[in-house]
Amino acid sequence: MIGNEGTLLDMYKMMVLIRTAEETLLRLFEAAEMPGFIHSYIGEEATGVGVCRALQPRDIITSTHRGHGHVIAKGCDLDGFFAELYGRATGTCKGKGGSMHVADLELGIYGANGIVGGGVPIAAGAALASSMTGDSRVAVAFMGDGATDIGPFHETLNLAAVWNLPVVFVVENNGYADFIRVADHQNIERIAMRADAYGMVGETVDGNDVEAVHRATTAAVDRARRGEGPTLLECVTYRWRGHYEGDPQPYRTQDEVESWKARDPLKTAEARLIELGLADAALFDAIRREAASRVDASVAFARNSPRVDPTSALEDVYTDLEVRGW
Ligand SMILES: Cc1ncc(C[n+]2csc(CCOP(=O)(O)OP(=O)(O)O)c2C)c(N)n1
Repeated sequence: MIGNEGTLLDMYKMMVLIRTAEETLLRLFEAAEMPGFIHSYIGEEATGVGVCRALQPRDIITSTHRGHGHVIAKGCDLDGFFAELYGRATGTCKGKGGSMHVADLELGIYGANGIVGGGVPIAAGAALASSMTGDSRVAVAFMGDGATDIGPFHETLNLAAVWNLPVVFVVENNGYADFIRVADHQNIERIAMRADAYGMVGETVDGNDVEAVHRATTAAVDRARRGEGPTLLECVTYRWRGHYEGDPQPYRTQDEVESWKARDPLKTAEARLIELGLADAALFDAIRREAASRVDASVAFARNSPRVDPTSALEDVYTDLEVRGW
């Protein structure tokens, strides 16, 4: 049990909302109604939800190109989310960012990011600001397994450990970076082992078990807030869809995909909720209907919103900074 009976049910509801939003997005994309490029998060919901549920609203996340689940779990307004993906002026970034750049600074969402690993140093920077100002905010950097091979990952983890920063590095190990199996791009058994190289706590959890992710993140966030430094948390999961929508996926078998679908994080949570006597099939149906109507309302909001005015292209490119104390 996770200590708070409402937590698992709330996390389940959030996973259903994310799954519903993603399935809707795929339909809209296939119908050529949704512009841009989609990297689906389906199958990985337990990680984003388990992590974000362990955070306070003022805590910070940085996300990835596969970031829909992260930002919705962190509380992104669903109307603004869909409007952003539709390229509408009512989007969270005024429709100028799209799928890979959803952000809301007020909610501590310091951006999805098309640069693999790009959010890792940004999260550490936010954690450094937190430790300098003493506001006790914790930052989380989401990343894929592929991101743990790039230089900024290693530089950032090194400095984060040396400076004892309140940051949690969450690796969503979904088996592949682009079209490359993890075993073909890393020669280590577990990504969490990399924590040893930098002198921080490393842990691997079942990323399809929302309770396990929530427990491990809560411990890591508590450590960070107590001033005990960063954690590298590896969540083992799987992406059900291709790397991007349209990926022909010659690099894996349908049997492999099906074996992971049998470990659906939503079904795992449903089984736990039934076992704990907290929910039944009728409640699951009601939760799915509620999610569908919220998503439909947000899609309608986005469709009815004005498109971005091309003459505003050069607005919001730079920000005026006041540099104090120099
Ligand atoms: C710095 C950089 N290098 C390469 C790319 C091209 N690219 C986009 S996604 C991707 C794979 C990322 O894999 P992973 O970090 O495991 O995330 P996943 O897609 O599995 O969620 C690559 C190489 C990029 N966007 N940025």
